[in-house]
Amino acid sequence: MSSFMDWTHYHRIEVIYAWMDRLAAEHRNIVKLHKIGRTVEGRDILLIKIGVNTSPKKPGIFIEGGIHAREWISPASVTYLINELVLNPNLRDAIENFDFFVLPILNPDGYAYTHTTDRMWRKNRAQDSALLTTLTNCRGVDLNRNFGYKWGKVGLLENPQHGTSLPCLETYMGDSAFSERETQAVRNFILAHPRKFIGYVAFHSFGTKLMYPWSYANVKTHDWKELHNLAVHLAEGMFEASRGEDRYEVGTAGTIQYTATGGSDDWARGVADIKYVYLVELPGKGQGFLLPRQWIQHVGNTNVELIRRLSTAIANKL
Ligand code: 0X9
Ligand code: ZN
Repeated sequence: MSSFMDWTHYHRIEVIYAWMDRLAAEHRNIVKLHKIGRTVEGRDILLIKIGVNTSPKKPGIFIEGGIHAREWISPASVTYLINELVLNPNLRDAIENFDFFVLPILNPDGYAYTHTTDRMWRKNRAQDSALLTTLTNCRGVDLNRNFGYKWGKVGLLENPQHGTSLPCLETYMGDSAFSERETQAVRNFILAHPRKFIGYVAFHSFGTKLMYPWSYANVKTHDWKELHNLAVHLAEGMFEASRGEDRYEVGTAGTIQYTATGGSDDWARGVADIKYVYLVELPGKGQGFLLPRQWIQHVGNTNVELIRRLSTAIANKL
């Protein structure tokens, strides 16, 4: 780890936040930071807005990284994307047409914990007051099971990956929908900007997959063909940007992965009514969550191509 920001190392949250501060200070005309919440352990939940001539009417694209603590390539490649959005002239059209709201580390406490204590931690670090949590002494809620759309619709015999009310498991959904500060922060920020957002992209690892709603069950949206065709086009771009390395599989969670409730993607579509919602499982290259740091720029470039194509495609439809 290095104490200065670059994309050849994975960084601690302090390094990433200090870099975001500097970037905002150096590009005041197009960048603005928003502290959208604070975690149980007192860390800011820090979002960066990037856009040229922003106005309330200008459409927005929300980008989420780091909801799962151990998926380090997500914050690493999402900060790469932030840097490119600010500095790369090839993305000028994108920031002229859209305001980007990028949250590189949705789960700051969990992320910090993977640096200090347990590299494979997934959830946040909250200990809620529910009886079972107190009794078991297990910590952390899976923030991607805590959003309030079809939350907690889990059958008794369901695979726990779907979401669970057992606090010791990795996919613990929390005591109630939006019980967690991190999910509340995202919800409150998005709902404070009604009709602003046209796109939402969540970056996870691993699996080299590109998914669109729904995830809560094996069902599709009415416009799924449009979402699917666009996903195919995005995946082609990522394939090219990866120089033929990364072949993204495209579909709904139910068809290409597993169903799960309380995901931010389902909430973004189902409640916030954002039309173009995608979830990316970045590549693991055979090493899963421990993707070597030598891959950060490679993955960063595929993210850039994904977002560039998405922006162009949506702009052409608007
Ligand atoms: O289980 C998840 O939340 C995601 N996979 S991961 O290995 N990164 O944890 C998949 C999410 C697919 N979308 C939803 N289930 N909402
Ligand atoms: Zn994940």
